[in-house]
Amino acid sequence: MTNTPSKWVRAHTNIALIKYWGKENDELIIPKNNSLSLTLDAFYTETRVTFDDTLEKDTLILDGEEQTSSILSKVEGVLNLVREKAGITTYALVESKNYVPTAAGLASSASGLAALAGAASQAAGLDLSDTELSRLARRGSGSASRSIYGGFAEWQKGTNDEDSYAVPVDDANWDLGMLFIVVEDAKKDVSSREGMRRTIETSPFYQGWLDTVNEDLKAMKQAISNQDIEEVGKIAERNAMKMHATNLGANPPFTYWSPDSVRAMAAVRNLREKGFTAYFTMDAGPNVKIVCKQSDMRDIKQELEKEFDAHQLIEARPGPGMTILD
Ligand code: FM0
Repeated sequence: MTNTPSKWVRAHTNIALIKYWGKENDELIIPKNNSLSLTLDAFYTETRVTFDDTLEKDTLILDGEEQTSSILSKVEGVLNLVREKAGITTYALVESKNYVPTAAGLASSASGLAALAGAASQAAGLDLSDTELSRLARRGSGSASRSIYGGFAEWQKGTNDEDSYAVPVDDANWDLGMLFIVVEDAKKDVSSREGMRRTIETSPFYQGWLDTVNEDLKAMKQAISNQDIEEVGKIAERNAMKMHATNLGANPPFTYWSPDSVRAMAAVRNLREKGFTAYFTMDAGPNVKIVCKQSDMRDIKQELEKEFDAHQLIEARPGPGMTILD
C-alpha cells in the first residue's frame, strides 16, 4: 500500500427536522424510523486519510490533537469497513479539522464521519457512489448518512446494511435559514447513543414516538415540496418535542434541556407573537436551533440580542453535500 494521502474531503453538518431516535440494530446502525434533515453551510469538517505501512495502529488527529476516546472507535469502525472492501490491512492516519464558529460544543459527528467516509474510501482507491458513501458514513454515526447530501436529505431506514441509506429530497434553495442559540450545558452529557438506547429499553413513551413519526415525516415532505416554511417549522418543533418527551419517560429519566434551553424556547415563542415565522428544534444537547426565513435572520438576531449575547447567536443557511477539495 502506498503512503499517499487522500485529498482533503469536506462534509457539512446537518440538523434533523424529523429526528432519528432509536436503533433497530445497534451494530449495523439500522434506525427504528426514517429521519429528514437540512445540511447547513456554517459547520463542517475537513478530513484526509493516509494508509501508512509504518503505523502500528489507526491514529486520529483532530484539530491538531491525537484522540483516544469514543470518537476514535467510531473512526476505526469505518476504517475497518474500508479496509475490508479494498482488501488491505494497513493502518491509517486520519487528520481532521472541525470548522465551527465557536468552541461551544457544536462539533458534530455527522460532518466528521461523513468526511471520513469520503476520505478513507478515496485513500484506499475505492470509487464509491453517493449511496455507498451514505451507507459507509451511517456505520460511523447514523446521522452522518445524511451529510453526504446538501439541502434536505431523508435517511430511509431500510431493513439491513444494504438498503439503509440517505437520499436527497430538495436542494433547499429557497428563503430558509437556521439560527443557533448556543447555550451552556451545566450537566454531564448523555451521549445520543446511550440516550436512545435507554429510551427504547425503558421509556413507555417510545411507542408513541414510533406510532406518530411517519405522519410527521409525510407532512414534512409535503411542506417542503410546497416550500412552506411556516409548516416546516411547526412540524419540526412538534417532532423535536416528542423526541425529547420520550427521554423524560426513560429510567433513569434524563433531559438535554438546560435552564437556558427553556429560556431560548420561550424567546422563540415570543418571536412568533411578534409576527416572525420562527420554530425551534433541539438535538442531544442544550442548544436551540430556530427554523426561520433567511430574509428574517438579521431582524430575529437583533430581537434575540436583547436576551442573549451576540456571540451565542450563529446564522446558518442550507449547505452543500460532501465535496472533494483540490
Ligand atoms: O440527528 O449512535 O447519529 O436525527 O441528533 O452515532 O448513530 O449521533 F437529536 C438527536 C443523532 C441523533 C437526531 O444520533 O447517533 C438526528 C440526533 P449514532 P447520532
